[in-house]
Amino acid sequence: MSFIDFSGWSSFHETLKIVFVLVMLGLDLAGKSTLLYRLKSSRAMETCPTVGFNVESLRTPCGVPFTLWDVGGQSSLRASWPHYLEDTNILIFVLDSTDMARLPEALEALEEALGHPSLAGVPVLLLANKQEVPGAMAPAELGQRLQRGQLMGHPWVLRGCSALTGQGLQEALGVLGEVWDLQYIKLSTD
Ligand SMILES: Nc1nc2c(ncn2[C@@H]2O[C@H](COP(=O)(O)OP(=O)(O)OP(=O)(O)O)[C@@H](O)[C@H]2O)c(=O)[nH]1
Ligand SMILES: [Mg+2]
Repeated sequence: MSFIDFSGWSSFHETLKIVFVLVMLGLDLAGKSTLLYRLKSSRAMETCPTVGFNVESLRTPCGVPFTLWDVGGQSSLRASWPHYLEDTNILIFVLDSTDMARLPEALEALEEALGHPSLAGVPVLLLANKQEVPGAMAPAELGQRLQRGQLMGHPWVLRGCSALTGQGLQEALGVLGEVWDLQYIKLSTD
């Protein structure tokens, strides 16, 4: 996938009143809410486990508007994930790079979510969070452990980041440009 320059897209999206819908899933403690509020306020905020969801209106660095849904990831809440998936333009799945023990559970949850009909063909941004922690699994290592089953039917990218320090988040938003473009192509050819 080539990197796409989005500098001209802000007014384009404004004119067409397109606001992309991004849904962020992942196990509890993965760092989804920390990430949401880091993107919203540019600082690390204290969070508590999300029961239900949080939602914010955001813009990429070049001004493309999007709505980001952050859905609680505790096991008892995962049955509700499908309710949030309708009209999703891009799925963000957050992995805790320090939690090797629960990686199989996280990948299983990802597979299950991707099996939902609303997500057919939807681009996926996988975020390997908590990269600033010494000993955290590198994105390349996580990539090797991914089951490619359901991902096969999706354009996807994997990036490392730290919601705590902000490291890699701007780059991740840049990557959104790539998956965005694919989604636009999908929308425009429907
Ligand atoms: N070291 C480190 N800790 C992080 C990072 N991101 C989040 N955390 C911590 O991980 C814990 C859980 O973060 P949350 O953002 O609440 O996790 P969540 O994915 O929203 O969890 P649920 O709402 O239960 O689904 C908190 O103690 C955060 O401070 C990170 O990048 N690095
Ligand atoms: Mg949360």
